[in-house]
Amino acid sequence: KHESMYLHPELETMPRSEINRLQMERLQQTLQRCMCIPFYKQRFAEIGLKPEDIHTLDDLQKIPFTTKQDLREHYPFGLSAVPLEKVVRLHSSSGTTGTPTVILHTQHDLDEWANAVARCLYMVGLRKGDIFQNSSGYGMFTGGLGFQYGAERLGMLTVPAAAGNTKRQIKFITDFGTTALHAIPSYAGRLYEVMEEMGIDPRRDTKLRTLIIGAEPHSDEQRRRIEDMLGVKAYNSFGMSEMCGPGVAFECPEQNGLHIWEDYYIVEIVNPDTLEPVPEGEIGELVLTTINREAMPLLRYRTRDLTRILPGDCPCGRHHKRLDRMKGRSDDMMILKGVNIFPIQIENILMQFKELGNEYLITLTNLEANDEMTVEVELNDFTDDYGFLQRLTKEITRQLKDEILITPRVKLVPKGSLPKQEGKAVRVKDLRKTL
Ligand code: ADP
Ligand code: K
Ligand code: ZN
Repeated sequence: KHESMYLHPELETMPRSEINRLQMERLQQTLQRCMCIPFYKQRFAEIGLKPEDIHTLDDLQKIPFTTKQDLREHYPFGLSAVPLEKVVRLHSSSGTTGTPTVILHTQHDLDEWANAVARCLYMVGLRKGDIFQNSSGYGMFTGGLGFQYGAERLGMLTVPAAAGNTKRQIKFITDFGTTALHAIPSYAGRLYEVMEEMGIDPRRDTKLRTLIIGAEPHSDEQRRRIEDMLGVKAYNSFGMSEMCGPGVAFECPEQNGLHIWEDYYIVEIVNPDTLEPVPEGEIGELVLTTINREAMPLLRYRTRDLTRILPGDCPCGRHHKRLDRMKGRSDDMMILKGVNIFPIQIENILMQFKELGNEYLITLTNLEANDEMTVEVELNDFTDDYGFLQRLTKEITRQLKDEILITPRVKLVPKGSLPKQEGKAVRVKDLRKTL
């Protein structure tokens, strides 16, 4: 029997006219649901807009944008479209204890999320019988449970190895005969280094064939290097917790752009300054509307991710639009080891220490495929009490780690020694090279 290339053939190969029809239908349902959320109800009322005024996909532009700030202001349950007893899980975006956001899911939402992830994994050739290992953090990180449920839905033996302990990770790969691995791109390089140290040749000693890489920006060269090092095919995976997590957009075997599932999301690319749509094929900010979510629908959510829509049809037969590899972000969010960090989180911690001045500088480097963060901060008063400085450094490091989940190198420097800046302070120097 001929095995299909598609897990959901009727949805994946829908012609454009059918996609548009389905989007319009689901958008209408979504708008009805949004009217159960006081926030959206009021937003619409303020500009005299009614769900019935949205007749075509172009009418979407009449709807105001939703931002991360809106999510924060309605933390934790304020944007729920369903009673709380219908919510069965929540996730929180990574590393933000100061200003968290949560996303709520009904059982239907979780099912559809797992279906989306399963569709992605099937698309790159994974099947029941494959052994799928996930090196993503679990818990609040959506890359953990998101891939877990998607891979299980496909019927794969799924290994929740989680993040860290690289030697153990490699032992699982060799002992279990892992055929597919999900990892952030910088970690794939690290795995190879440690395999070399352990005398393991990934081609000879492992069954790895497929790598899923995502959660942080990377170049096509970096992907090719990962493929050569580990002897695998590596596919780019894009997602974010506000849009459930992984499964939003994913490369197909063509490895040329990420299909974004238009039965789940309506895609817009806007100029981040004017907020007007950019001409087709140009780079701008990705704006997404969920049209297949019950608990927490989001209308025109500003992702801050910069990308473009690739022109033309994909030879794989899927008509869902393809996003280009992410080009960066329109805000100051940093991504280290796949974890999102805002400079303000670091500033908030530093400012709690009365020994510290107002000037600080965050430098990002990546020696040997490992992202490193150095935080230099000025002391208020001169001291050569070495023990005091050591204790202070240790305490700052501990508190920063608590907040951003990554251990930075903290350097206390004398007052006036950090470069003075004209105008808007530059707080982050990103010296990372794409490998
Ligand atoms: P994730 O677990 O997918 O990283 P988060 O919500 O923690 O989810 O982070 C989402 C952000 O991570 C995105 O807005 C984007 O900036 C970045 N990101 C996710 N996947 C990719 C990718 N494939 N390429 C570049 N950046 C990505
Ligand atoms: K991320
Ligand atoms: Zn394709």
